[in-house]
Amino acid sequence: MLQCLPEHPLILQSRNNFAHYKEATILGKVMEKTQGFYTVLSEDTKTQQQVKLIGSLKRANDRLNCVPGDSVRINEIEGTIQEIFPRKNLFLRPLIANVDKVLIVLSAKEPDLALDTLYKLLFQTYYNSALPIIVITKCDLLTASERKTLTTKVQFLTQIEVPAIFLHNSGSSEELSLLKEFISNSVSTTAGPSGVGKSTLINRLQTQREAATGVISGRLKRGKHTTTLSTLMALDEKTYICDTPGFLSLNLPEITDVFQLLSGMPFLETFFGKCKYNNCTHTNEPHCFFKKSVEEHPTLQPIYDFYLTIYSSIFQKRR
Ligand SMILES: Nc1nc2c(ncn2[C@@H]2O[C@H](COP(=O)(O)OP(=O)(O)O)[C@@H](O)[C@H]2O)c(=O)[nH]1
Ligand SMILES: [Mg+2]
Ligand SMILES: [Zn+2]
Repeated sequence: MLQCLPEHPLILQSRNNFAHYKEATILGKVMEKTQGFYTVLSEDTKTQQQVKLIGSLKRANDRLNCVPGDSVRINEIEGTIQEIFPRKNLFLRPLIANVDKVLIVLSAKEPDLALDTLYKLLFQTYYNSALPIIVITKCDLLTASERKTLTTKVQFLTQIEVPAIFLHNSGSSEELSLLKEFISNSVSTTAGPSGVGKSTLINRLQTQREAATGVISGRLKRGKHTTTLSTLMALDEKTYICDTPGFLSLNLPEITDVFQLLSGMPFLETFFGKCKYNNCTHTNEPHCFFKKSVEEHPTLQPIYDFYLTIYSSIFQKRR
């Protein structure tokens, strides 16, 4: 068959081209998107370059088709993104894909720690298959008695095995190195209300780049584009973090049945499936194993409150 080959120069030609094409492409991570250009960090050389999507990947008005955190294949010569790899998850606020860990940042004071916000952020983190760590800032502002109240308030975190770290004066070097250990070798994002100290924290965690630190304002002044703007920063070669402007509303995902709730509250698994009715919503039903457990063990009350908060945020509003 060999002698046939010269008769098909086109096939040979295109095969050669393909090999060349493969060599010219590299894998990278999208760090930032600005006006149609994507800043991609090469996995190999750790250099950044500005590239565009190839035509076939462009979709009109679709801000979700390629976002920070995406793993992509780029053609360095053409300056294009050729392929976007499937995502592990996608967070909408901030807009970022493939998040491993979420730093849920809340301040002990100014503004006061809101449990509702904590519940919702925890739920969203688990629901998106990421791992949470609670970062409580501004502990230096607490009096001794306020400190006690706060400790009781967040005691339930130990029961659901969520790590929590308390920061004083934007974080001592010991506090920061504990945090660094937790986020090392992963992609993390901060999440939490405005003014709690997210940017300050990231500034302290990184050395090379500055996240914009703002002054706490009575009313949040946010332009439409700033709410979705997200930039991934490299803390070291394998550790990335995203700073995010504060948000006011937390949109919980579309959930249609109570079983789906479980994926956002894996620590409730032991209470589910043991009630009289197998479609028990654990709200008003008799012979509910979850409610009975809470009656017997009052320390479970905050976890039940957590459940009820999420349950009513998702189901009650549709009635
Ligand atoms: N006292 C105290 N102030 C802090 C701490 N962390 C941040 N701040 C201050 O809180 C304000 C808001 O911080 P910023 O990082 O902009 O909050 P962000 O909106 O969550 O990014 C700034 O004035 C910071 O200096 C802390 O641990 N203790
Ligand atoms: Mg900020
Ligand atoms: Zn039940």
